[in-house]
Amino acid sequence: MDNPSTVARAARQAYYERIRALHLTPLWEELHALVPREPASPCVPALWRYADIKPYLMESADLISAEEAVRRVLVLENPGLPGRSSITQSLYAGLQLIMPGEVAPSHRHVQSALRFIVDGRGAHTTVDGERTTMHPGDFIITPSWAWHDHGNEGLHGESGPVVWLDGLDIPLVRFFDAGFAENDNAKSQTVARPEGHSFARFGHNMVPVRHTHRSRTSPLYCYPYARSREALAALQKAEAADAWQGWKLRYVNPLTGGSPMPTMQTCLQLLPAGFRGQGHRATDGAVYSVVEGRGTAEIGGRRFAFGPQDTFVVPSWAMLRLEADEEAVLFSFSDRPVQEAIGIHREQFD
Ligand code: 1HN
Repeated sequence: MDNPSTVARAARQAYYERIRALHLTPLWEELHALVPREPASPCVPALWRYADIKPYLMESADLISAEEAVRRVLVLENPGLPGRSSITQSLYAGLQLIMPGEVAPSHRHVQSALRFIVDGRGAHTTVDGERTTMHPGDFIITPSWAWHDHGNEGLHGESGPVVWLDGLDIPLVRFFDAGFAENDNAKSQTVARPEGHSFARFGHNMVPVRHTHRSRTSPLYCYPYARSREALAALQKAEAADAWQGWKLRYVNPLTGGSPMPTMQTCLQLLPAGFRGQGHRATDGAVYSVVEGRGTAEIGGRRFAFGPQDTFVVPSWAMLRLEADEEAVLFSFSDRPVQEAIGIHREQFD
C-alpha cells in the first residue's frame, strides 16, 4: 500500500474521531490484525515447576479453608494473558489443594472440568452422586452442569494434602457469554451409587445394552492411571515410537470414540529415555502435566527443562520439540474438539 501523505493521514484521523461518536471504526486500519496470515497468539510458552509452587500452595491452606474458598486453587495464568485467569485464550488451568478433613462444597456449572491428580492420594470427588477416589495420574472428569464436590478423608489410613491440576473451558464459555452456575443445598452430595459404577458400565470396552446416557460428555468419570500407563507400556514393547510424539494415546468417550468432553481433548504419552523428538505444531495450544521422568520441551524456540509434577503450556502454532533424558510420561489437554467441530484445526509435522 502507498504511504499516505501527512495531510491524508490527518484527514483520516479527524474522520475516525468523528465516526467514533457513532460507534463506528474503520476496518482497513485493523484488517491485517483481524485476519493474520498465521496464528499470532498473545499466549506465551511457560512452565510452572511444582517444586517452586508447592510451598505457596501449602501456605494457602493456612490462609483460607477449602470451604471458605469454595475451591482453593492457584490459577496458572499465562504471562501473556495477565488478569484473564487463562492459560491459553480458550482454556483455564489451576492447581487445587484439599487438606485432610476438608470439603469443597457441591455446586454445578456449565463449564466442563478435568482433574489430573498431581500429588497425594485418597481425596475424592463426587460427580452426580458417584464418588471417585483420586490416585496420582488419574484423569477424572466433571461434565458440564453435573453436581460436584470434593473431599479428603484419606485412603487406607493414608492422609495428607492432595493436589490436582484443574483444566476447564472457562474462557471458551466466557467467550460465548453462556455461563450458568448454581450452589447445592447440601455441602456434600448424598452418595447414590457405589464407587466404580460408571467404570463397570463403561470402562471395559463394553457398554450396557440398555442405557439412557444422552449427554455429549463421557459417561466414564475416571480414567485410572494404572490402566492408561499399562497400555503405554505394552505399546512400547509392541511398536516403534512415533518420531514426533513417542507413544501417544488420546482418552475417548466410550460411547462415541470422540473426546471425553465436547470442549477438551486429553492425551497421555510415553517418551523413551533418550528421545529427541521432531518438531510439531498445531492450532490447538496445549497444557502438559508431567507424570514421570525428566526432559526438555522446546516451545517456540525456548527451552524448558521439565520434571515430575511440572506443568507447561504450548501456545497455538508454537513449534514443540520434546526430549526425554529419562523415560517420561506426559498428560496433556487442548481445545482440539472445538476446532475440529468448526473445521479450523491445522497441524504440521516437521
Ligand atoms: C471449579 O468449580 C472447580 O469444581 C475448579 O473443582 C476450578 C475454576 C473456576 C470456576 C470454577 C472445581 C474452577 C471452578
